Amino acid sequence: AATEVKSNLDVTVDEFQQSIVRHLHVSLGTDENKANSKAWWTATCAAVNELVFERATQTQKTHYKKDTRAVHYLSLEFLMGRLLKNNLTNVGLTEIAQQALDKLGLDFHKICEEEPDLALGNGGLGRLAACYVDSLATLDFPAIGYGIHYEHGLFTQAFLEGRQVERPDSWREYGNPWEICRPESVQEIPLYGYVETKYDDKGQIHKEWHPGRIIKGVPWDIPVVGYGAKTVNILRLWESRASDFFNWDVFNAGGYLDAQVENVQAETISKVLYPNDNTDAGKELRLIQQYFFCACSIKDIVRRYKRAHGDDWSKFAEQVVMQLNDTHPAIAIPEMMRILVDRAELKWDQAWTICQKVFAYTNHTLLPEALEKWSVRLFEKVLPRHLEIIYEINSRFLEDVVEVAFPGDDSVKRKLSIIEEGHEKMVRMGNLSVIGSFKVNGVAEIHSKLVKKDLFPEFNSLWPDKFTNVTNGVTPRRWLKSCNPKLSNLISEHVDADWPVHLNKLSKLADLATDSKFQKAYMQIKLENKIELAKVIKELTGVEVDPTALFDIQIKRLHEYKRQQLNLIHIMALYRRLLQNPDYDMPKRVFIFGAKAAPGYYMAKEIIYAINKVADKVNNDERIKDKLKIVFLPNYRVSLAEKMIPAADVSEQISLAGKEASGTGNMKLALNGAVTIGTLDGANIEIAEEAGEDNVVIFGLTVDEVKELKSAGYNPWDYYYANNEIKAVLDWFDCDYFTPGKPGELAEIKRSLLDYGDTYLSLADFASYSEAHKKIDKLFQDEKTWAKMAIMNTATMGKFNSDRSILDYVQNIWNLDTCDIK
Ligand code: 26M
Repeated sequence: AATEVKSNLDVTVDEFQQSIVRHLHVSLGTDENKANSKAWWTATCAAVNELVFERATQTQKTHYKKDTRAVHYLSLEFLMGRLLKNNLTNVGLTEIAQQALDKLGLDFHKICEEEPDLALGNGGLGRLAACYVDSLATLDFPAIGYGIHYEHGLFTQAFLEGRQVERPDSWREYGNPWEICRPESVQEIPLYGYVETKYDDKGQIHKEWHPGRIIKGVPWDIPVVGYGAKTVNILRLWESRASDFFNWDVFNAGGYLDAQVENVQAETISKVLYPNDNTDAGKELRLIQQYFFCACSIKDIVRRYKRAHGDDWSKFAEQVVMQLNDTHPAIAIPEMMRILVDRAELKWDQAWTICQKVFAYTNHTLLPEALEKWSVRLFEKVLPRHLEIIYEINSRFLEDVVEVAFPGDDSVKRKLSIIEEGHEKMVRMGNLSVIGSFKVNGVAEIHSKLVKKDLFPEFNSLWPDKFTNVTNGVTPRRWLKSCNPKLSNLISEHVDADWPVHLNKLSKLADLATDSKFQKAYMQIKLENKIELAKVIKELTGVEVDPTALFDIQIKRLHEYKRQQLNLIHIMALYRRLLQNPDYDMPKRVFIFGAKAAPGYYMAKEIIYAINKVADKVNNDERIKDKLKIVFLPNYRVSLAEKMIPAADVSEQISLAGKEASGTGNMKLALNGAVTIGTLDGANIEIAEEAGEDNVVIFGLTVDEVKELKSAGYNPWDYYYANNEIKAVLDWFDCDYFTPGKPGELAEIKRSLLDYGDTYLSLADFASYSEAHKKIDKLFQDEKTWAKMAIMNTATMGKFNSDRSILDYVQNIWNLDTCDIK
């Protein structure tokens, strides 16, 4: 078909249909009569895999033969979502599969709905990793993603009387068709124990770590199919198991049950993803997770290198680059030193030179509570040898680098030291990452500036060339082509069919932005997408919404800095205006939320509850005649995002300036024709630059103004007393208007905005936000203007293709060559 990618996988509908049926029989042991939807889904995946695995093997073989330099993307999170539809898109077989299932009397979309999300991530950072492995494969770069094979991904969310409850996510309870176990590549990982200092006959010092425990790391591979299916890279996820070898003694001593207890502890390591987002958990198990997967990955990398180069380490840094997805895998740096110094017996300087050429670090946040620190005491217990190595890295750095650049300046030394002195000594993973890496990047222009200016100013003056920017991107294959097929088909009627890999080609649509025929077609598709979402809303919440209303969407993790509470108080203000004046001029509006709160984040959960309670009241208030609806869709995740994003009219990107490193949902929404209402934060700034001022609505304080206001002494009460609407809305939280019979149940929201100081300046930005919404209302009521804005957003988002981000990484950091796979 014309709109599909041309891939090298030629299969007819009949062949694909036969393959599905064959797998139903030989892989699943069932037949057409007994099979349920889940079985058909599994068989369809198997039919796809038959094509994909071959390419994966071919890719690995070619990379090995050509001995290519490769990037190793180390990340605690890969938020992959569903893979069937995406893999079909990328191998160009969506229409073939659709027809094959059709002939079997099955509905393609229903079969796709059987797939559980691969939710091995929390939010932006994990989803970015998933987009990047997609782009790396699409662009034919040798790359491997390394992470943890969590048994339970991010919890699923339900609402119980408006409050979030968490349930475990079991994505592979009955097996998952995309993964292959690789027992031949198992690794053994040491933990705990003590370090012995030895001297050889030449008086040379040697450190020997006697671990207290050995854990087995079992790799599972998931194929990552590039668009066009030339390169199929792999995502390698490590599962922890008890080491049989280590437990022998215990067994023989008759301690069968004790051994089982140790097994449970070992298997706990990869049991569950920590559900924090932008806060540090500081838990021992988390440190062990980090070390476990870094150590497994480095052993894997070293094994592969040695197969080609033996014991000659001189080419290692030419062949290997490891990208650290935030500081979470920073323990890889001292682990690499340990392998080189203790195991390969390289001299320290030689080892350090290699290390500093191999690692690069991406920073994803400036929030102080998210900057990782581990207590020295914990380190000493879990990773005693690594603590020694960190001390050595630190003292050499302080003497050879800091003392030379800032002679005698103890205060600079205190700031740059990896060790934070205090009543409890801490290891600062950010400082370790900067010192051990050859490049450090932020994820949007403004964020990278702040990384240099506010987070690491002294490091930046030591090594100005180390710091750089790579603005985030998203894969247009999943986030346009596959999730919004109707708009994709319309685009393909007007733009070269290869726009999914050359997203800048969308700029051609700008010529059509005022063409009334195109506007009609474009807005008709938006309406159809909204009708689809309205059905989902009805199914999930029971609320009926009018698809012709303005759909205003805020989807992201629930965090105070992202300011869902600002959205809420503004909605309450609208409600109040409607109550006071039933003729208040505004288009029908539906406010839609999707967000999970970290289970231990009290205020985030209160905000969810407040939104649900206000929604209950407003949605059932006949006085406002359906002019305002509020829905909070439960269990926001990648597959739900794929249904929401194509239906958005307005995209809420309202973080306090300086707090959102980049954002990536902002890009996905704009690409699908949503108009951004946003602050000058993260990638919003670059989105506004690309789309043009007329096609976004910007409001609120700038980064500089935030700093000014904070240093002048921000007092939220000033805004409360000066603005009647703010006062009235906040006072509403004190009574039982939204929580009948339970007055004050929502009062924590008011307290956080007044008594606790309104950390993220919601009240300071309220008036400006309210004006911005009035502007949106006017623009939306003018259909032609709105259509033009929506189209211009799609037309100008080419920059935010993750392929562009990857090419930036390749040129500025990784220095890779593409590798053609036959
Ligand atoms: C930390 C400690 C223990 C457990 C979990 C964590 C942790 C997990 C995820 C901390 C932070 C995590 O993610 C942060 C994140 O998602 N940052 C976002 O990264 C995106 C991609 O660069 C940006 O677009 C977002 O602005 C940024 O908030």
